[in-house]
Amino acid sequence: MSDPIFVTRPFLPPLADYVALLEQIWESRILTNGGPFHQSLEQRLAEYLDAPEVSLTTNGALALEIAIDAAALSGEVITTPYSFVATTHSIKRGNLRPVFVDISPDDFNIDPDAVERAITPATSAIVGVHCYGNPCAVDAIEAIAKRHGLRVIYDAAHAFGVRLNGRSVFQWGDMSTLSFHATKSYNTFEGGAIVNATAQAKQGVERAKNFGIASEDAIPLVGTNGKMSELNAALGHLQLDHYEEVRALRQRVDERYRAHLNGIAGIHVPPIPRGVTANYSYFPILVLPEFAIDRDQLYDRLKQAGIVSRKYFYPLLSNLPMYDSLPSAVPENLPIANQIVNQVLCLPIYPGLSDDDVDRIAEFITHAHNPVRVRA
Ligand code: T4K
Repeated sequence: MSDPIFVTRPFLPPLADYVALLEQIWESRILTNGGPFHQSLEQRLAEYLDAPEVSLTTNGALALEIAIDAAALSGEVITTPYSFVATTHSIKRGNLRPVFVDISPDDFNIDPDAVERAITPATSAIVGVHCYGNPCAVDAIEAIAKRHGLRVIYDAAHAFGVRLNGRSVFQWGDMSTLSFHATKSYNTFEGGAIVNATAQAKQGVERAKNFGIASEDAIPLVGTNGKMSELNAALGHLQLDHYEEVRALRQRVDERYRAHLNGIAGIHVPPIPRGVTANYSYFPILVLPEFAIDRDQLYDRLKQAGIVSRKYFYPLLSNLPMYDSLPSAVPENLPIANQIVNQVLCLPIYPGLSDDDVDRIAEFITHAHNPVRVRA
């Protein structure tokens, strides 16, 4: 039996290139605390991403926690229920109250009208997620935030290299956070970053990620340890050298799936929104009632055939036990998110996925649709 096809596999540069950088680290014995690879990667990423100021972090979850901490928020934070659990946990761990609003069915991101309706005198910020790399309604959110004096933080864990109408997504919001986890389109094994709008904001973040230390004699903040090591930063340099190659390989998979799956009754392949330069991180499809079997059955059958898809992002965060008693968590407040979370399936997509594998997955889905068994 052949190996299973996983939902993703990380890209890695040639090992010899990494070993050459490891030799430099062994030579210098600078392993962490803002060493040379860390400093130069922050610069390179700021240029590559067209991002004002970049602070590297240990991972994407800590990036969110540190960003929220550095923004000194209070009270309520409006956010999406449709994301990876780190998004809401970071709000909760910042001693803030998440307020869920529904998503738009077109891009799976917070609906700006719902955001505006949810604002109360206790609201201090909006934490949006550029889900699957689809940019949030950034202009509308910016206008709302300005009108109500709110901070905006984007969880951009999926949005490495994404642009909207030619402009980097990192040009919007007070801060954006990134994940460089093994499963992301750009990985440093584990890792992450915070994009800050100003150099002053970066200074606050740098302190927050280094225990709150300002100098040898001054520790004005209760910070954490969110620094990236030199081993991760060195890998980050090599990954950046290869990023456009990786993006092109992912795009090839994306386009091949679309050619097969568009037009199958009951399978909705969300188009890449207009004006978006995508990074092809995920390939979500929606399994609609017209399809012969439901999402969970398709997931199971794919798995039995050695194809490991994922139900990102099931369960809905508002339905988790630590959040489901919040007034905003009631399903009637979040009808679209509650519907989509039961229909979505993310298919395998990664640079080494062969044309044959994509064809096999798409054909499997096509054959799973037996019109004779259409449900009433
Ligand atoms: N915000 C958002 C919106 C996020 O999506 C995430 C993370 C975060 C914040 C937090 O960022 P980090 O703190 O993680 O940097 C994964 C990841 O662990 C998580 O990073 C990611 N989002 C989330 C969407 O997915 P799982 O449970 O899917 O991972 P796992 O281990 O099942 O991996 C999926 C497949 O990838 C495996 O079947 C095989 C392959 N794989 C995985 C790993 C870890 C490999 O081939 N090699 C590997 O090393 O959570």
